[in-house]
Amino acid sequence: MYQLYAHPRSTYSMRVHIYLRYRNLPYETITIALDKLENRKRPFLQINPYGKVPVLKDDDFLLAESSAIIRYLEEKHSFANPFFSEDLRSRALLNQSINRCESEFCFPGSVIYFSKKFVPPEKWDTNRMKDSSKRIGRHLDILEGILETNEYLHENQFGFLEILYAPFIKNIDMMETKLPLSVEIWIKRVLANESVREVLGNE
Ligand SMILES: N[C@@H](CCC(=O)N[C@@H](CS)C(=O)NCC(=O)O)C(=O)O
Repeated sequence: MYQLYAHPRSTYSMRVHIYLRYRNLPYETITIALDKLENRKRPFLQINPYGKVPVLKDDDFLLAESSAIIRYLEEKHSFANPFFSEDLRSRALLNQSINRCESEFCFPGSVIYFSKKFVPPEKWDTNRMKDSSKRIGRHLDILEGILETNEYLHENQFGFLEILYAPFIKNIDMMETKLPLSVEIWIKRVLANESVREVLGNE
């Protein structure tokens, strides 16, 4: 059975929980106490030298990075509705969107999220936070262009991208950015997905 090193409040871990449930893959969770800095000590540093969760354990194989974990499982199992199509260009476009999700949305989103959740307001780097909000706004406008005519981001089906975005769009109000209408509707649609609700529902 797969084992997932994770933390209940870790947005990146939530992605993998959502995926494993969506694909009905049995697994057990091993909680790493980030609040007690268990991730910065051995033995966890031998599991991931960067000291971050999630990490997947598949027998003797260890894999970190949420997006790489989901991709590995997706390629390992043959699902009837695979996220990666046979078509080279379709796969390339999905990879492009995955990279943009990470760099243009989740990274600036994390700057704001972690400041607001864990740093006292008097210590906020407000310029950096404002710049992050702007970047997120630009990204959402670009997503709006897709979502005006599609229910989902890639090939109009719930998939890899929705799973990557889900834990982050749950906190979209924190980003202090204008929400384009179709993006707002898409967020509600994604958060209503059964596997997403199972994982994020009580957050
Ligand atoms: N790019 C990584 C990011 C993982 C990440 O930043 N995890 C956070 C929790 S959400 C973490 O473990 N932080 C602990 C630390 O940096 O000390 C992924 O996609 O898995």
